[in-house]
Amino acid sequence: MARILITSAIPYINGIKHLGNLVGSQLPADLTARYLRARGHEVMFICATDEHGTPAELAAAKAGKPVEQYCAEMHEVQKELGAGFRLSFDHFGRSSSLRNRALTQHFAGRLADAGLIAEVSEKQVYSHADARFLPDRYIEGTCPNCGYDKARGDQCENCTKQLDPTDLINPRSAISGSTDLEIRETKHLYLRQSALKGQLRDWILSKTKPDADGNPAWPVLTTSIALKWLDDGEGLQDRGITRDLYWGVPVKKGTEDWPGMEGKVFYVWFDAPIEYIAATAEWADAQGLPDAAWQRWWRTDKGAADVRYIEFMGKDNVPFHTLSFPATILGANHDGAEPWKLVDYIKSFNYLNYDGGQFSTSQGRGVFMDQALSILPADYWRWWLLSHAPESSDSEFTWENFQASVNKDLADVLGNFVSRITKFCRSKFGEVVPEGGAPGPREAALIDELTTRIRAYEANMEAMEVRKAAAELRAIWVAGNEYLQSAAPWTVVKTDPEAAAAMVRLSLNLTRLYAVLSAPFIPDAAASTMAAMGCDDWTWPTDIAAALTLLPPGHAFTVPEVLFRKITDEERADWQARFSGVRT
Ligand code: B3M
Ligand code: ZN
Repeated sequence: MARILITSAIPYINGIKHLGNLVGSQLPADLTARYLRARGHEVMFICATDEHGTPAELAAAKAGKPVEQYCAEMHEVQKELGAGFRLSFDHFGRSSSLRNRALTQHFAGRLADAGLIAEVSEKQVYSHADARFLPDRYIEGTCPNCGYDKARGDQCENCTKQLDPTDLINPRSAISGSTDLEIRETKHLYLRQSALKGQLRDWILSKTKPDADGNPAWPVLTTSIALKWLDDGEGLQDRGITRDLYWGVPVKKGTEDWPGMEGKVFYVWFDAPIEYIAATAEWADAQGLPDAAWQRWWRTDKGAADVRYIEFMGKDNVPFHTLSFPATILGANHDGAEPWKLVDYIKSFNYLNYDGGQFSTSQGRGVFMDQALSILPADYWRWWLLSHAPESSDSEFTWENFQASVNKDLADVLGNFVSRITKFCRSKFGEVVPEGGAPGPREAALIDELTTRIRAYEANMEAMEVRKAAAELRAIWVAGNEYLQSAAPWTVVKTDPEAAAAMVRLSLNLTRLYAVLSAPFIPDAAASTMAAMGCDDWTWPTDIAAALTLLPPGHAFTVPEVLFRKITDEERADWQARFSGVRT
């Protein structure tokens, strides 16, 4: 048994996330957390809302609410939707928590002690039309690196390069569109990431191959993005970590005031990853546990030395997690007094596209989490999204593909198997596992195939190869169907009821085994299947033959409700039309 810390990138507070956001971090993180718990590991699964910064201020203004109230309400909305998708967080925190405030100020103090913070008198973009300083992401212009004309002042979403607003060519206000911008002088704090460049490069290079402990290399997507902008152009830039905003963590050096920084807050990307730690502290607080309870996940001198820490995120978040946040973690331990846990594995994702274009929050394009749950239960979405996760390249959601996958994989294969065997048993033997007969060569062959496939499924889940794991699970379902089809107990029962009983007994046990194996992907269907089998034994199978005799003759079960219904052509056409435009 191991101890595994899992974090998902924390979603911004300013609106409901779309399915592309969901499959890029929270959902695969949940899949992994559920699987590792099922294997008996001690898991801490953390997420939160990312509440600070301009996006929150502007969204609150648009909603006509004080930003504190807006964030509190949207946090509850996102928390509910996460629960609706069965995301099994141990804690879903808030980056505006007092825990995060204190930890962010603490880290800033440690970094200052290490000489890793510079006070810089800076020129900043001021918009006359908007009567305010414009934060980075509310300045748009042309990317100096790739020429994309809608690059934001913090990052170009086309080439992923981190930018400063003054790098943009032809800058304009993203709020008003005004080009009446002025550069004004103001003082800000900079994180001297460049001082850690060598250390960061060595660390990332060490992740391009398996390590001595047998940990796999990081996905190429992760290391290539990290190395690209570690070495691109002038290489790793120092980053401004303060802003002229109201809503954020007030700038302090630990618990002390920071002269010259009055009225300023930390940049949202400085405090957001620290919230991973803070949310674990919020978890301990909510459980009434002492600091030691969260520190054993985060401080290698306080019990976290044997923790394996895995992060999940979309590719646009990789630079902050491979460079900026590690710079904070490493810098805070300059004197060896505070060894914080550094990430062990970063699973990153490409983008999911929507019906020939991009999902877009700002343009309201695609299907959003609340809309998805309003038309179908979570498992339908979980299955499609995970089995089409954008791992090796971007992938695309189309309604045709969604309908085909649901109808085939979930209804025709898994659902059909469960319904067919339970109904057949009820009609011939009653609602109990039948006795008599013994398994023959056909059953032995099935057990062999299942054993091979289940071991492959485990290997893919451990490697976090999400699509491959889904494909293997589907093949495991198919194997059961094909067995049932060729064994044909409904024919055999006419001449050899004992032999038919053995087939049915095996198949009912396989139904229970499917619940165990499928639960990380489709937890609700797994739970109702398990309940119908009159069982609550979720033990992960090691010996497959033994696992398939767990429900003994005479064990009572019920025929479950239809697990998955088919999506009709009318529904598909209706949804396609309904979600073709822009969300209002
Ligand atoms: N909130 C971006 C996003 O939602 C950002 C992630 C922060 S992770 C510390 O994709
Ligand atoms: Zn670019």
